[in-house]
Amino acid sequence: MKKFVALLLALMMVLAMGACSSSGTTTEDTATNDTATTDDAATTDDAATTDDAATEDTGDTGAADGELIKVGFAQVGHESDWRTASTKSAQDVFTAENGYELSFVDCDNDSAVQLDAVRNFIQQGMDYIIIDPIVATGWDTVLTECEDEGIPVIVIDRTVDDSDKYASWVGSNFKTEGLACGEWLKAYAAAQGITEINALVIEGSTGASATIGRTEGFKEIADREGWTILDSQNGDFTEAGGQEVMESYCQSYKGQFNVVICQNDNEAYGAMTAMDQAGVTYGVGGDVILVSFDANKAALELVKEGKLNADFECNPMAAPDVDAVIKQLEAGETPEKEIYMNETWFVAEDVAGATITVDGAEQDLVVVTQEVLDARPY
Ligand code: GYE
Repeated sequence: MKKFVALLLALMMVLAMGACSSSGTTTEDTATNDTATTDDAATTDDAATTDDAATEDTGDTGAADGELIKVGFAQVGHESDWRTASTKSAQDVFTAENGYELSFVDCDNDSAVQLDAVRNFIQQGMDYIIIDPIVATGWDTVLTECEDEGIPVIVIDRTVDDSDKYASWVGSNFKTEGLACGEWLKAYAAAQGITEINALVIEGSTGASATIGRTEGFKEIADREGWTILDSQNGDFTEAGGQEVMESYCQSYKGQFNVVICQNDNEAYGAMTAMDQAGVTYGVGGDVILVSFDANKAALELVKEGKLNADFECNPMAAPDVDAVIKQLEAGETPEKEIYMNETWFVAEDVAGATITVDGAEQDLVVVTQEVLDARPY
């Protein structure tokens, strides 16, 4: 906060001196140029826009709130419990007490709405824009517009794959999650004497980097091990989607599958309902090995009960890292371009060994106990 006050005071002094450019611009240049922008022309705009935004803040929010940093967050939607935790994380961090004014848009899984939300944030003179990209491509034009206006963009969770015009990305390695799922299944099947894997995959939303990475990672191990992936369809990261896909799988592949991979917990809940209705048993001692991603607390309860065999965590609490990135940018520092969240692989039973090797790195498997559950934040 002190830094923001200092910055604002410096800015006011510059304005008071009637020098609305050189020295003031230089200060702001440093704050943004090192990070989000690469060319000088954009940098000049950066300073002007940031100055404008700071000045407008005073008018918009009242003199006492003049120092608040305006942040626009274009969130994917509200499709899952993971998403709810991600939204809450942002709302808890970007508060007035913490020096922020948050504009939050739930894009309801619609890419066109998300692009509009970002453009509206530009219009509104946000100081920073946070995007959790619904899909991985189609971003370069609008990110160029942000850059031209000198508004640093911070991408969270899912990746942007066709542009590097953002200051920083905070999220998870989804391919590693998929690889971990495959390596665990290999160890688990070996320990259980299961020699044939016939898997059904319920994917997340099409075009999302989370879907792409988890699908690729698991397929890489399946191909290496000679497993059969009978089918892989989109369940849209929702409980209803998971149930619908699993209902059709239960009809089409009756008696043919022994593994179901759900790319998030909500899909797994839906798949459980469909399997219950079809008389298919799953989890520890069941006909089907059931695996999920996200590791929300409610799903970890099911791992503890043995209804889910394993759950690969995806950490939704990116906002504190984004806050740190913004503070670095405010201080004229260059944040890391990629910041990875810490994640844990959770299992129901201690049969596959204590660790797996994923991409050459040894990683722990954590058996879910009450103690583990009690320590979970979400
Ligand atoms: O796994 C799912 C959510 O992008 C990693 O999106 C995120 C995914 C998460 O809807 O539950």
